[in-house]
Amino acid sequence: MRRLVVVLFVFIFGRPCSAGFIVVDDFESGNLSNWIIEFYGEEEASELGSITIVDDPFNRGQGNVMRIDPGVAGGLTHNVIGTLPIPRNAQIEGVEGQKSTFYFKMAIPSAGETAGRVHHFFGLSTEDADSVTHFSRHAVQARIIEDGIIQYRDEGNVSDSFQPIAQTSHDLEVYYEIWFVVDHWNFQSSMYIRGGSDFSIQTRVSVDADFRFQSLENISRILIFSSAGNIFNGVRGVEALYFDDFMIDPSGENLNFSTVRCVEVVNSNLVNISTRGKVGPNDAGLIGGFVIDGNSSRKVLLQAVGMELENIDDTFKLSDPQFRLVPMISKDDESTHMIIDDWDDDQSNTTLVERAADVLGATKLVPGSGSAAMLVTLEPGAYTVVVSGVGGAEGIALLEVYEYE
Ligand SMILES: [Ca+2]
Ligand SMILES: [Ca+2]
Repeated sequence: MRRLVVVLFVFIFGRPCSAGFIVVDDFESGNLSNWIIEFYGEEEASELGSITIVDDPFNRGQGNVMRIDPGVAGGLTHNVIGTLPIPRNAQIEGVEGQKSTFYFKMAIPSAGETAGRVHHFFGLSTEDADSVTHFSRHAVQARIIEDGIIQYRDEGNVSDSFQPIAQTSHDLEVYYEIWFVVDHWNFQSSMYIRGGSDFSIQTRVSVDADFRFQSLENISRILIFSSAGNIFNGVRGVEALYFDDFMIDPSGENLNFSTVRCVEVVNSNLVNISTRGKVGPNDAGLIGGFVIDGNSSRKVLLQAVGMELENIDDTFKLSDPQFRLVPMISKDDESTHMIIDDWDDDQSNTTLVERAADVLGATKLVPGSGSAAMLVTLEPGAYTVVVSGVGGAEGIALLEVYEYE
């Protein structure tokens, strides 16, 4: 029986797990079964909109992403709406003095020479959003409308019109990061963007925008919708929009980058961990944790894979991964840490790694690739693996941990 030893957490980027974000959906499950997908103006659509999961079409290392396609309106009104119930531990409560943070990534495709024509809303809501007819009862929201440039808009009280908060020509096929810092007690949110050339640094684009729907009920829904035609203003969305990494920190303002992420995995029956993420310089590593339970030692295959990764442009890959294996029982004693660099430095290790990877179905490493791997016998206990780039290199790497025997 070869199975993964129990996984504690999958990866962190940059900072410890206390970064605080809870991943609500990163689409790596490959299904949308938690999402409620609905249509508005269905009878007027000449082509229905859709929400699907696709492999990141821009090869930015996002893995699976959500694609929301507005469809084609026959008349003026057709919307596709996706609502995701937020797990209880990530819901935003209305507590005096308490802020929370909603984070996600978003990319706009190119459409020939120009930016995709998009007309989308994204935000948060209470349970009322479960019904299409109540989709306007959202709390926190922004909107992008294409008319040559993209306008982000916020919204005040229901009687107010949308206010443009930022206007930009988006870089295409790039994931923008968006943070809403939410004050659910005062019904206000501030929005930050990072990405592309206009927002190369994290930029606050709205300050204390009022909620549209002011209720102290928990914010318990993520709400995304795309319009192929709006009866009120005639704006038509044409291109799809791509989303990934919906995360919430219910406990505070959290302007960390997504790459500061901490995923708790409770399923110990996984066949392997294949966790992929961006590795940055210094402590901005990709970190995996696992536990060997029971009383006997186990043989474990650890691999930090760079250039062998598929479906990512070479330029985004971590060219020379290494990893540090840290027994948590002696984490402060560096002499007990093991640092592994190139998997084929030592012929005996190379042979063992090749054989184990073959049996386990792990990524097959290529001689001279710079990837790091080792077959190691470990005593029971908790371990952390920190993947980094030799010489401070940055890029996407995959950490694999397998129990071998
Ligand atoms: Ca993803
Ligand atoms: Ca290496």
